[in-house]
This record gives sequence, structure tokens and C-alpha cells, in this order.
Amino acid sequence: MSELVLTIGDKNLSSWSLRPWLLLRHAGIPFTEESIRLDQPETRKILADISPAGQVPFLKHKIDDQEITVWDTLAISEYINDQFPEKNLWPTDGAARAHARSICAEMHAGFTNLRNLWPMQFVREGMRHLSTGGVQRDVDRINDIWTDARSKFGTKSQIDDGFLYGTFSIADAMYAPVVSRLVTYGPVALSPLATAYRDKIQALPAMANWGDGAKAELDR
Ligand SMILES: N[C@@H](CCC(=O)N[C@@H](CS)C(=O)NCC(=O)O)C(=O)O
Repeated sequence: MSELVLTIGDKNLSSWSLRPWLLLRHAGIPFTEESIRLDQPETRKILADISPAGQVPFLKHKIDDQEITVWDTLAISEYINDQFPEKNLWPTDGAARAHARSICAEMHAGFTNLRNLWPMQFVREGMRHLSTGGVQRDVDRINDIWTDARSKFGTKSQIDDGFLYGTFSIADAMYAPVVSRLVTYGPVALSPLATAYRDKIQALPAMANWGDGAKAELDR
């Protein structure tokens, strides 16, 4: 018996939850989803009781009578990659993989202006926000990252499905919440390669599915 259980937060709000969820869903890896409502009076206590870091997302892998818990988005992504090597969730080319790991680390540790001033509101549209200097710097850096990855690796890979490194990878999942923010708070000027990449991710069936879930949660 082997079962993956991913615990996530509200789909409209929880950008960190979207990342491993999209990774599993788009890669076609079966998993069970559990959800905790954030920003409720009881949220802190529930998270403190069941989540190692008191946050979502976290993953439980039940294998027979053993249970492995993994938390924090990058660690969850690495664990999924280890468990399903045939999915090639890191690019197979060494230079592309080094680039992908670098931009994932950069996303994990940075972009605080974008995160704080443009919080993910997955199903809201047309929220026009002034681009303060800090947000514009983050958007410019993301534009450079996407353009660089697509021009140096994605467009040159043997199979180019339009993802950052050609085929779907952890890096695409890590940057998916940024796509949502650019749609919600845009428009912002991007290079032609970055624009095409944003539209590619926004059009993924898994993104639509997450949006349906977010709408259903808002209606409850
Ligand atoms: N470094 C963590 C960040 C996770 C995080 O910030 N989760 C937020 C939701 S998006 C959370 O659990 N907030 C609830 C809280 O902190 O009380 C990761 O990479 O997974």
C-alpha cells in the first residue's frame, strides 16, 4: 500500500500550496488532497497540531505501516522527484538542471515585494495595483528568468512543450503562483518569450482545475 496525502490551504490564497499540488497534478501522480482553511480563529491550533512547521503545504507518504512526512515546498518537490524519477521533474541536461535549481532556490528565498504587495488571489481579476519600485524590480527579474530559461534551454531542448526547460519541471510549478499574480494584478510588460510562457502556464488544465476549486471554496 502506498498513498500520498498532500495537505494544502485555501486555493484562492495559498500560493505555496499551489506549487506541489500542480507538480503532482500536472505530472499525473495520484494523490489524496486534504485542506485546512487559513485565517480562521482555529487555524493556528489545527496547524500546530498536525503540521511539522505549523504551515501548509505538507505531504504524508503512507507506505504499508510506515508514514513519511515532508514539509516545505522545495523538500516536497525533491521528495516527489525522488519517488518518481521516471517523470524527470528536474531537467535531464546538467546545465539546465543547475539553472532550474538556482531559479527555484531564488523563488523560495526571495521576491518578498511581490509576495507581500501582490498576495495571490487566484480567482480575482482586474485588481490594478500600482507597481512600486520593489514590485517592479521583482517583475523585471522574473521576466529575465523566464526569458533566459526559455531562450537558453526551453526552446533548444529536444522536446519543447513550451515549459521553462522544454518539458514540465519543478521550476514551472515553483513559478505558477507568479503567473496567477501577473494575471490578477497585471498587465505588466514582459518579453515575447515570457509572455508566451505566462499564457502557456495560465492555460494548463491543472491551473483551471485549481481555479474551480478556489471558486467552490469561496462560495461555501
Ligand atoms: N517555506 C514554506 C512556506 C509555507 C507558507 O508560508 N505557508 C502559508 C500558506 S501559503 C501558511 O501555512 N500560513 C499559515 C500560517 O503561517 O499560519 C514552504 O516553502 O512551503
